[in-house]
Amino acid sequence: MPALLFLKTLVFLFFFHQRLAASVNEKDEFTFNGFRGANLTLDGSATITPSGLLVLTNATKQMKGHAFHPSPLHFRSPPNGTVFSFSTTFVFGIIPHDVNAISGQGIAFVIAPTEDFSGTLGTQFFGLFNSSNNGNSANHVFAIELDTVYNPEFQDIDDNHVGIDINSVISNKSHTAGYYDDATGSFKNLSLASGDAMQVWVDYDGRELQLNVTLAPIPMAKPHQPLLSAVVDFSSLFLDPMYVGFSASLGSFKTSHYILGWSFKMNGTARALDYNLLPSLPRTKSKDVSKFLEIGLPLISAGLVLITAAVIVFVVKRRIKYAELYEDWESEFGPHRISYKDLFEATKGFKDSELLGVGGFGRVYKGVLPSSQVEIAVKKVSHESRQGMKEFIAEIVSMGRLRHRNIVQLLGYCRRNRELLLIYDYMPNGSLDRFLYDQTKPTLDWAARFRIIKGVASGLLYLHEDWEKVVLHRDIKASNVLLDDDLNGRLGDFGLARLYDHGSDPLTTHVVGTMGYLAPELARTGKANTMTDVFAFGIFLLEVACGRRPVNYSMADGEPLVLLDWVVENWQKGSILATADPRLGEAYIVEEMELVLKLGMLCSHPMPATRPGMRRIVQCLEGDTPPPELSATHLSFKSIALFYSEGFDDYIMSYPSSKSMASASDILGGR
Ligand SMILES: *[C@@H]1O[C@H](CO)[C@@H](O)[C@H](O)[C@H]1NC(C)=O
Ligand SMILES: *[C@@H]1O[C@H](CO)[C@@H](O)[C@H](O)[C@H]1NC(C)=O
Ligand SMILES: *[C@@H]1O[C@H](CO)[C@@H](O)[C@H](O)[C@H]1NC(C)=O
Ligand SMILES: *[C@@H]1O[C@H](CO)[C@@H](O)[C@H](O)[C@H]1NC(C)=O
Ligand SMILES: *[C@@H]1O[C@H](CO)[C@@H](O)[C@H](O)[C@H]1NC(C)=O
Ligand SMILES: *[C@@H]1O[C@H](CO)[C@@H](O)[C@H](O)[C@H]1NC(C)=O
Ligand SMILES: *[C@@H]1O[C@H](CO)[C@@H](O)[C@H](O)[C@H]1NC(C)=O
Ligand SMILES: *[C@H]1O[C@@H](CO)[C@H](O)[C@@H](O)[C@@H]1NC(C)=O
Repeated sequence: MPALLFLKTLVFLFFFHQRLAASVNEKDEFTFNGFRGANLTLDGSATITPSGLLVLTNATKQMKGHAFHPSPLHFRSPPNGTVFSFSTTFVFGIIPHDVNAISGQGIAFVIAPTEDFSGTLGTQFFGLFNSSNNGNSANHVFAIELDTVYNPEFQDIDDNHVGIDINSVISNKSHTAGYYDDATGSFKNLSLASGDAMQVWVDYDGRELQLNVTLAPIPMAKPHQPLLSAVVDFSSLFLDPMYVGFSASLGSFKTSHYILGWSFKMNGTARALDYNLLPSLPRTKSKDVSKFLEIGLPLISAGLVLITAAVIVFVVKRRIKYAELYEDWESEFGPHRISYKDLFEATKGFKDSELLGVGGFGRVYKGVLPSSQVEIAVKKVSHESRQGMKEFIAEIVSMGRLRHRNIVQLLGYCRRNRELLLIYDYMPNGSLDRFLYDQTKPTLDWAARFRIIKGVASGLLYLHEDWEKVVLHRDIKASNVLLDDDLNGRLGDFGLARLYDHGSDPLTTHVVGTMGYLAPELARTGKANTMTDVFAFGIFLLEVACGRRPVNYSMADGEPLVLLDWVVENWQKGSILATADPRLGEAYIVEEMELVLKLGMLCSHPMPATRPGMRRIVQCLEGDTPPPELSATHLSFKSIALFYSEGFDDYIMSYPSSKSMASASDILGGR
């Protein structure tokens, strides 16, 4: 036991002595694990950050900065004795701020007789020399340079090397930055300006005059084989005393030079730095940027390419989908133009569920304009030629200015390839013919029918006489009379027939309208006028009063029944009221019924001159004037029956205009 106690005491005394020795030789040994609160002599751009980083240069161009241990050290015993061994190690970081990660200039560990380097130059002189004293043996300056710039004038080997400098920036010995791997002995490159912290060891054996310089990334044990090893005799170089410290300089590339920790020991091995205590380097944007360039950018570019391609496909598809036809002359109609995209959205892509009906001119869809929530009816009219389109659009647009309570308001138009879209007010109750012929619909009572008749008459009068110019409807029939919320009749589709009225074949005239409503002279000459509208209006009157189509094919004997002829026959037999719609029963005013039937016969008179004008018709319907007398002889015509003998209803027909009404088959075979 006493032996053990003795041993313990010995060990204690040994360590106590060591501690004492360390404190005695305090000036010749120091360790900075970070520089917080450290007493260093700083100049130039050198500062210590609150976290304990020694900043030699920050990102300011053309700067130099120095940091020295405040008291000089004695490297040799006086006077002119041999130079002691010494050892130092430090951890540094070089962070370039240039976008191309070019850094400049570098850091040097310095042993010099003075701390005053105010007369020196930065950049390639490291803040240690100037052009006049570079290479001068009177400098007594020793340095280990960590050079990140290739200066051929100073015989630099590359832009990433470690060098031993004596009195000059021209290195006595240098090596590309890196280390020799302990296990394999192979050389591993290191990039000084990588932004990563690295450690340097400088060891000098005063007896062997051997100087070793070693570099390694951290954390890593010091490699056994130094990067640089040289025989250097400091005896003529080192004065007494000498300052130890660091110098750094910047060229034109913004770079931050940092020292994180530093340890020095005379006559021994510098104490190892405690990596855990070292401050951390600022996170480098440029490093992130370079990693980002390496990995992120290709990924992002690939993504961008894909996205761009997708967007282009989408845009092209969309452009095709919503493509419109637009010509210069249309600019004046701009306000009336509604975009196809809006119409497409309004009608849910022209879905069948939104289809209101299919008429002679095209399909009609219901829609709600996305911007205004206005309910609309969109009529899709296919058109092949552009001929006369300008005139037609002009007319359609001018019709958009028509304002009458018995006319369906045209809101605008849109043109696409082979397609014209006309946008109207939506009429919730649909067309009149459905009320007349659809058995599922409630029967319209006489008061409603008479009101509708008067309304349509007044609308047609407005078109013919009361507007700034004469507008022909060209296709009056029950299915073109639409009913609004209050079951008021409104004329729709006026003027549309004109679209087909521009035959390119001079031998062919297109007769437009609906069979059963066509005035005989229209079939002969192909010329529409107000009287041909009146003829169709007459047929419409009979249709509403009788509840029958102009031509009925459902008769038992197979002979089509022409409504007009049938009414005329009954009138001649004195049984005109027998033609009244049986669904009305007796529930009508006899005078009004007679008036409507008589007006119908008058308007549909084969002789245009006999037909009354619309103003007269309106006056009669309003009871202001009695209807003109009907003469029985005028109405002895059956020729129209021949005309209707083939089964057809809504369609557009054309026939060679050079021929007269030679035969029905000629006419019907036209196109
Ligand atoms: C760099 O250091 C200089 C001198 O200490 C100082 O004036 C400047 O503000 C610093 N710049 C940056 C970006 O830290
Ligand atoms: C720093 O060191 C110098 C030289 O040793 C000394 O004169 C000075 O008082 C020290 N300053 C502080 C703050 O310790
Ligand atoms: C010490 O060395 C210096 C220069 O090398 C010389 O000038 C000086 O005389 C020497 N002193 C002694 C005592 O040898
Ligand atoms: C060069 O540097 C030395 C030492 O710092 C100084 O004495 C000298 O004046 C400088 N020369 C010039 C031209 O700056
Ligand atoms: C190491 O650096 C040298 C000199 O710059 C170069 O020739 C060599 O290719 C580098 N090796 C590696 C593995 O990067
Ligand atoms: C320098 O390195 C060599 C070879 O690795 C080694 O033998 C020598 O002891 C080293 N000298 C010092 C002072 O570290
Ligand atoms: C260094 O060691 C030598 C002998 O090897 C001794 O004379 C000298 O005083 C020592 N110097 C220091 C600063 O410890
Ligand atoms: C480096 O060492 C000094 C002292 O040993 C010499 O005086 C220089 O000439 C030498 N310089 C080079 C480039 O080798």
